[in-house]
Amino acid sequence: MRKLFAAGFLVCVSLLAARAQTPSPKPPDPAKEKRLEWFREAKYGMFIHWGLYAIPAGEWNGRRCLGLGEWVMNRCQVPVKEYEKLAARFDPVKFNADEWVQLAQDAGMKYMVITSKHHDGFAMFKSAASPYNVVDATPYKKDILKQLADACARHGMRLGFYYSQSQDWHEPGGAGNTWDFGPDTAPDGKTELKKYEDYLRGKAEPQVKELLTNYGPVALIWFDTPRMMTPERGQRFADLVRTLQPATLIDGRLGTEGDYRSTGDNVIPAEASAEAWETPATINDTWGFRRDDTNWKSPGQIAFKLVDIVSKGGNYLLNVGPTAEGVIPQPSAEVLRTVGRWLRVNGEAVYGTGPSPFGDEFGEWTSRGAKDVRGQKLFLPHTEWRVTTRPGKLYFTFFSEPRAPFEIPVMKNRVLRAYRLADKAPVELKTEGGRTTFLLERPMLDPMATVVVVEFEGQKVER
Ligand code: H79
Repeated sequence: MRKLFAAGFLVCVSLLAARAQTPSPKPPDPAKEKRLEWFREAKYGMFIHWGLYAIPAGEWNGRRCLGLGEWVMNRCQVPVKEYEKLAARFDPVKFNADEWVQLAQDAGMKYMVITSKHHDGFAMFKSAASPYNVVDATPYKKDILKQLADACARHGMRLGFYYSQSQDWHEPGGAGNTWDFGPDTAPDGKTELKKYEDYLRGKAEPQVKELLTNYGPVALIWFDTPRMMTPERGQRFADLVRTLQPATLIDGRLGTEGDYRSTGDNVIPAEASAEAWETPATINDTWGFRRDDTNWKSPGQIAFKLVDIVSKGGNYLLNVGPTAEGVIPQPSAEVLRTVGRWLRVNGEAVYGTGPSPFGDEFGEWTSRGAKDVRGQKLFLPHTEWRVTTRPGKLYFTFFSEPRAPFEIPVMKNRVLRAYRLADKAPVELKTEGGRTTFLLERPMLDPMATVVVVEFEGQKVER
């Protein structure tokens, strides 16, 4: 036992030493922190994947193309000349920008991010850099982004644009279209075989410039899959953004450092972190609309993911995939509205809160060496409760009824009082041997998620 303790102590000392030697990698950047203020407050955003791919909706010539809806051109190896013809059929007569913004607001979402151009290369906005855009190439002829930007301005909603800077399957110089234009690089993985620079300078950079010039204030630009994006090339985009709109955030997938970290698609980290970050996630199993995907997550699942992410210091960018007609599928809209109703009562536990000062509640790493689907050490999540913070307050959100008196994790601060957030009903605290417990009335007030606010002495939890 003593030996074990000594070994543990040595490990701790050497870890501390290692940390002390590592120079702090990022000096504080006040301009960046200022840009991030609204983002850290917002917590919850609506991602919208909408483009020509909504028409085939996961099929090509009656054949199912497995995978993500917006990848249909790639998965079914549709030649540019064929795929392009979709533009002549794009006529979303039911699109109503105000309704989409209203839905985001009803859902309790504080920002929206829409695909301005996905990997298929089709621009959902008027562009002088390429005629392959919604105004010049479709019978619809109206600028989608302009309508959404105007609606967002009317409703006080922040709007960001997804832009696929690297992959562009429509252009011979863009990355990703191997079926029409061959591989991007030689087998060495380095030697570039396409006129990628011409594509960047001729289309991608001018279009990003258009996005930052023609639509008013842009909350953020969401770059993706930085193939062949060297730091120098990434910097050209960053410079464009900073020059045209210094307040615009850059996500974590540009290819050079952005303003915050983007996790992998649908990946929620196991632990909390202090830097700003965001999980982009699907509400079913696709981003772009697929007729065959009705695997909607439930409101309870969405509420858990939201509070889980917020309790780890992150933001949740939750996607919807509108149909070719311009309708956000009713089942997904209903899920969002249900979570929105919960947020109207319990939003104080979410918006602008800080992460958990504890962490044991997230779960535990398996001690058996098992690996997850990504080959990473397996994490066994616990899902009973999560906690968020404000100065002097802890918000415990329960997703299932605690079977025993709930023990507040050990902290030095004195606990003052507790109450349910939804109806302010007092919750009785019991302190014994330095541990404070409370009983949550059963059945829980809200079976989906019930929040108990615990007030404590001081501003910050001291452990
Ligand atoms: O926009 C959404 C995705 O289309 C995009 N990121 C989110 C936000 C994305 N681009 N690439 N990826 C995600 C990774 C691609 C994974 C896959 Fe596939 C696409 C798996 C199946 C289809 C590539 C093609 C790997 C296998 C086949």
